[in-house]
Amino acid sequence: MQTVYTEAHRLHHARGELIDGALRPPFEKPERADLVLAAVRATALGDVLAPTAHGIEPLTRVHDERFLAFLQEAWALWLEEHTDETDALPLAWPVRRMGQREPQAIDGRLSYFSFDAFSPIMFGTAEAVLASADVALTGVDLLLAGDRAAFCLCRPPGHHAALDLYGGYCFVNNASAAAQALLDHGMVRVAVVDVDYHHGNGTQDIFWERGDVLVTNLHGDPRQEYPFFTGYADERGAGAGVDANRNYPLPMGTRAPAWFTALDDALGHVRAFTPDAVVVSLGVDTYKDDPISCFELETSDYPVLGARLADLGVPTLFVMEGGYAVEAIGTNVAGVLTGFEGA
Ligand code: Q9C
Ligand code: ZN
Repeated sequence: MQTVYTEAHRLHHARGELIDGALRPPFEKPERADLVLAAVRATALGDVLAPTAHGIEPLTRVHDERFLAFLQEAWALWLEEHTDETDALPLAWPVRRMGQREPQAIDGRLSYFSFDAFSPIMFGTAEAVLASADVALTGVDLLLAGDRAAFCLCRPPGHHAALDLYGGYCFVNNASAAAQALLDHGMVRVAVVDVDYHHGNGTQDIFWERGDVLVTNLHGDPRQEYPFFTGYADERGAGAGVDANRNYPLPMGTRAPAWFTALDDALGHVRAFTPDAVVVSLGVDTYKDDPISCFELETSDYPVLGARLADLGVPTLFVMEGGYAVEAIGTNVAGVLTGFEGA
């Protein structure tokens, strides 16, 4: 399979990440993509291509237009009221017992369009975010042209970004934009398999009332894990989307046997859905040594995941999400992809 990648991800490089009450060196950093690319190049996986520009239109299919416009202008607005010595961060949200009107001040608007304070915006964020979406949409083009699979080396990641909210290091939902683009080019049903350690709240949100996109999600139990307020098993979708959302919250310390049992259940739903394509939100923060996550998958488990996905026998788009154990991220991602190819 081919990989889609661009250096533009480097334009997004947080100065610091708000962690445990302090600004610390970020986990979500450019080195992550560099190491995944190096590992892909070290395998015989296939060519690495640059993305083609797809513009904003495919993103308006899954995001609110005001939200997309805000992401484009946020840094310039921040500079009108702040210096360029800090990244732009929200700090006060419209939660319970408050209204939901969009304010005018940049500080208020950052909060209005976000749900946490660890996704800083800086000078190059908007360009990197659009390039990351282009990576996913170029992968879609490869599938539409007949490739069996493609790897979209997206950075920043996307699965936490909802209709009009950014957070969790995510600004635009690359996997959702890809799934929608597949539908917009003639596919009838698309399934998302989100194996990132964290619940893909954004993807769930975007397709919540949709029956043409099955969203399945394995993740840390929201009672213990970020994003804390979504990811319960009883969240099954609404309207036309009832039963087209399946969550598998798993306890901290989950190891391969229990994780693969949940995966097999999810893949059973995917098979029953008879999708025309599968979009895999590929996070490898399920790894035992991930610094911010608490599952116990081993490097040898990732090729098994790839093989199980290949068994579906459906065109498959891999979209990079999380994974912060930099010493292993490349090996683990390449393991999934080569496991898929070898199956
Ligand atoms: N103690 C992705 O993997 N850290 N985003 C929460 C709470 C943020 C993860 C820390 C997790 C965001 C794409
Ligand atoms: Zn994650």
